[in-house]
Amino acid sequence: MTGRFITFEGIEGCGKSTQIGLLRAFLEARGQRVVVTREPGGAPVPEAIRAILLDRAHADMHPVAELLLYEAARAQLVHEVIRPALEAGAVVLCDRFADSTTAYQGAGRGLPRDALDSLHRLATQGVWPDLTFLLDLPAGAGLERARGRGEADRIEAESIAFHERVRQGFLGLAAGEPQRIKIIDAAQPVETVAGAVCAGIAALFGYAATG
Ligand code: T5A
Repeated sequence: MTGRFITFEGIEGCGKSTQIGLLRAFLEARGQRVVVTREPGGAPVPEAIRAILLDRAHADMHPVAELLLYEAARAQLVHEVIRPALEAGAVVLCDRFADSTTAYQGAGRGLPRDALDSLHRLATQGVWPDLTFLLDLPAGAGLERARGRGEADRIEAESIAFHERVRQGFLGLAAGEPQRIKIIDAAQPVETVAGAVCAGIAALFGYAATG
């Protein structure tokens, strides 16, 4: 595959969507074809699964059912959007990917890592990020930002302790894969975070980070 696959990860409200919009403009200004997508979602079947996952009416969803729905959405998104875009040479910017499952359903819900890794292999079909930005923020600060937008969805409505476990899960993943996963302090102003993102991809694309 000739394209590049870049993912953004972190707890709720850490600023992924904001930074993806800025990075898209940065890359397009340099002549890159960019495809932006998100998880769960990004195509009709994954968007339908997203609605089920985030609906607060489904408060009693079993953690294994939740896990399988996230992986089902991922399998379809990889098949329908991510792999074709990468094969066509595009830069794919994805708001969350398999690391979110390891953090939320693994560290957050307590599901076993070996099961998660097997399902990731099945769902991702060999597609894996070249580079991942982990926008790190204390759980309370992220939830405050996210909840500023209105009523919390099913996952946002989980306890601070759950979201702090998720944060620690992400940090543990980054510690184990420092080459792929770059940690950025997301409590900094938007422009400072964007500067760190651009610096992070400069090496990958071989051009200056400013602009
Ligand atoms: N999930 C997902 C799982 O449990 N397992 C999985 O496998 C996957 C893939 C998805 C939910 O599903 C869970 C995780 C999630 O709970 P979602 O609606 O996509 O749901 O939720 P998020 O991905 O968390 O998206 P958010 O929109 O909540 O957060 P973002 O995109 O990180 O944040 P953003 O950019 O929208 O910013 C939030 C607010 O903060 C401000 C913005 O202006 C905005 O108001 N902001 C800043 N403020 C101050 N300083 C900065 N640096 C700021 N950056 C942004």
